[in-house]
Amino acid sequence: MTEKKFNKYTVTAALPYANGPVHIGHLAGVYVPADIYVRYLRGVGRDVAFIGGSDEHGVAITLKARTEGKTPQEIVDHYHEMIKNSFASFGISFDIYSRTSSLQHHKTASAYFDNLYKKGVFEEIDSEQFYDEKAEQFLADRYIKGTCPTCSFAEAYGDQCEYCGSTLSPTELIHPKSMLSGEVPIMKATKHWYFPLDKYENFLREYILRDHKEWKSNVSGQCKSWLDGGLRARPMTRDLDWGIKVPIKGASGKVLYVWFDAPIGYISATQEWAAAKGKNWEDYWKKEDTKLVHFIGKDNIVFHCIIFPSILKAEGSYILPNNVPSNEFLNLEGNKISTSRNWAVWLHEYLEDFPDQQDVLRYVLTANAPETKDNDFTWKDFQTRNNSELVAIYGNFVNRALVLTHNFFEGTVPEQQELQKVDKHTLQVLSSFPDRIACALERFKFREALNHLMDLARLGNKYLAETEPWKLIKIDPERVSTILNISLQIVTSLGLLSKPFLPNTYDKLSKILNFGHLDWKDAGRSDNLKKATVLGPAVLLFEKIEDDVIKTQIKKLMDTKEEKKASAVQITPIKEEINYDDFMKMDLRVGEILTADPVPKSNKLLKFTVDTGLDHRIIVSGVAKHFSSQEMIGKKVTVLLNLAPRNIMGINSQGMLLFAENEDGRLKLVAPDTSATNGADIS
Ligand code: B3M
Ligand code: ZN
Repeated sequence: MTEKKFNKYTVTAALPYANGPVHIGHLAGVYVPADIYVRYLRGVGRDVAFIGGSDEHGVAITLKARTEGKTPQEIVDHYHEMIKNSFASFGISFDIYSRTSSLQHHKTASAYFDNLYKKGVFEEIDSEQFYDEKAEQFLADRYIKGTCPTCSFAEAYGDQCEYCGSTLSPTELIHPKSMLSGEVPIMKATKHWYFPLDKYENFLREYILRDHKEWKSNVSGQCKSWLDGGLRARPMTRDLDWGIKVPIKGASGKVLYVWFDAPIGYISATQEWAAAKGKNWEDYWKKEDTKLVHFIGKDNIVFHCIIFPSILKAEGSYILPNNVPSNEFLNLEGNKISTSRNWAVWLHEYLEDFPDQQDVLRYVLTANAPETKDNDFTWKDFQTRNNSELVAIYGNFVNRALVLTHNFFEGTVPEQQELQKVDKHTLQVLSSFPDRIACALERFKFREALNHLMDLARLGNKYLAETEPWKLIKIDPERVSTILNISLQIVTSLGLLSKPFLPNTYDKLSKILNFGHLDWKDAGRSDNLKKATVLGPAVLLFEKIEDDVIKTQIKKLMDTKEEKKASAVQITPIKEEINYDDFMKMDLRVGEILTADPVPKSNKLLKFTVDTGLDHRIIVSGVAKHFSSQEMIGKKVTVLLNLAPRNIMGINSQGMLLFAENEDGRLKLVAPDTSATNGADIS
C-alpha cells in the first residue's frame, strides 16, 4: 500500500511555543495524527525521521516572561521540559524532541540566513516602526495595544484584534499604547531584511495548485486565498533582544524573525538526531525520494505552505514539503480553547485524573478529529466513546475471546481445524483490513482509518455471536477449537493494527498474546498465533467511565469560568477619569434596527440600518459571531450617534451600537426598554 517511490520519510510536527503547557487541542490537531502516521510507516518498514521540538523564540516567549516576571530562558526551560514530558506520556514517538534555543539550531538557522543574504535574496528596507522611548525599545506588534479600527474593541493587539479576528498592522490601531511602559509610542526609522515573497508567486502556484492537487481542501483553499490576495515581501528580522542574532554587519540589536528560524528548527533537529544515530541528515532533506510531511494546525498553514517552501526554494538544495495535512481547530464544550481563559483540558491534568488512560484520549481525539472542519470535544462524548465503543465493542470482543480460551482450553491457543463457510468468510474479510486502514492513513484520513479498526473489532463480535462457541463446547469441542483459534487470530490482527492508534493497548495485547515478533505487515493473516501458544491472563483493556467522573470534569471547567468571572470583576481596571463635559460630548440615543445583513466576505460583520429618530443610517458592527441578522431586526438599541464615520470594508459606518461582553466572551445587546422612543436622548 505504501508508495514505493519514497525511500525515506521526514515527518515533522509543529514546534509548540514553550510558553505554556499543551492541551487536547494540540494533541488532536497535530501530535496524535502525526504519531499515528509515523507509527504506521514504521510498521510497514519505512525509514522515518519523526522530528519535533519546542519553539523557544519570538514575542510569545518574551511576553510570557514579562507577565511572569521571569527571564525568557527560565520560561522556555520550564515549559520545554513540561511539554516534552506530556508528549512522552501520550506516546508521541518522536525520534528527537529538540528545542530552538539549542546551539545546533542557532548555528544552522544563522548559517541559513547568511547563505541567503550572500546570495542576495533579501531586500534591505528602511521603515518607520513604533518605538517606546521610555523602554528604549522598538515594539513588536504584540507589544502594542489600541482600539481596533474595525470593531472598536479597545484592547486589540498590533497584529490582530482578538475580538473581531481582523488582521491588523500596528499603525492601523486607534490610540496605540506600548505595553512596556504604557506610553504612546513614537515612529522611528529601522532597517530590516525582507524576503521577497512576491517573486515566488508563480513558483508557489505551480507547486501548490498544480503539483499538489491531493492536498486537503482546507489547506489548498487557504493557500489559494493567500495567493489570490497578493503576496508581499515580508521582513525576516526583528528588533528584539531574544532570539538568533542576525549574522550580518549593521544588524546589532536585531534577531531573526521567529517564523524564519522555527521551521529551520526541523532541519537542525534532524541534524542533531542524525549525528547521534550515525546517519546522514541530508538524506532526509535533500533527496528527491524522501517524502517531507509537516503536521500543523490551521493557523500555521501560510508559514508551512507559502513562506517556508519559498525559503527552501531560495536556498535551492532542499526538497519541498510533499504534504501539509493541517487540521482545523478543536473546541471544548462549545467554546474556543483558550490558554488565557484557562478553557482547556491540559494534558498533565488529564494524566492525573485518568492515569493509564492515554489511549482513551488518543482514541476520542482521533475519532472526533477536526480533520475538515472545527470540531467540539465534550466530556459526554468522551464518556460515550469510551463506554460504548472502546469498552462495549473493542474490549468486549478481546475479553470474550481470551476468557473463553482460558475457560475451555486452559489458556493455550487451540488448533484451527476444518473451516466452515462462516470461518472462511470471516478470515477473508479479516485479510482486507490492513489495506483498508493503510489506504486511509496514506491519505491522512485518520478518522476513517480508526473507523475501519473498530470495524475489525465489530467483525470479531459478529463472528462470536454467529458461531456461539459457549453453546457448542459440550457437544462439539473441535468446532470450538477452530472458532477460538480464529477469534484469537482476529484479536492478534486487531492488536497489530492498533499499534499506531492505541500504543498502550497494543503493548498489553502483545504481552497477553505474545506477538511481539509480529508487526503491521503480518496483520490480516489467519496463522499468526501458533497452536499451543500460552496466553497471559485476560486483563480488562478499557474500563467504564461513570457519570460522576464526567460530572467532576465538567464542574472543573465550569469552576474556571466562575473564577474568571470573579477575577474579571476584581481586575478589570477602571478607565482614566473624565469630566462631565467629556461624557456629554457623546450623543447617545435610543434607536431601532430596521434591517440587518451579513457583510459579504466577512464572517464577523453585520450591516444594520438603524432608525435613530432623526434619520435612517448605516452602522457596521463586528457582531456576526454573536447574533443572527434575523434576531436583530426590530430590536431597540443604544446608538452613539456622533462617532466620526468610518469606512469598514467599503461601507461608510455612521455611529456605533453598544454591546456588553460577558465573561465567556459572548456579546449582549445594551438595549433600552422597548417602550423608549427612537431618538430619545440617553444621558
Ligand atoms: N510555534 C506556532 C504555534 O505554536 C509555532 C509553530 C512553529 S512550527 C515551525 O502555533
Ligand atoms: Zn476588532
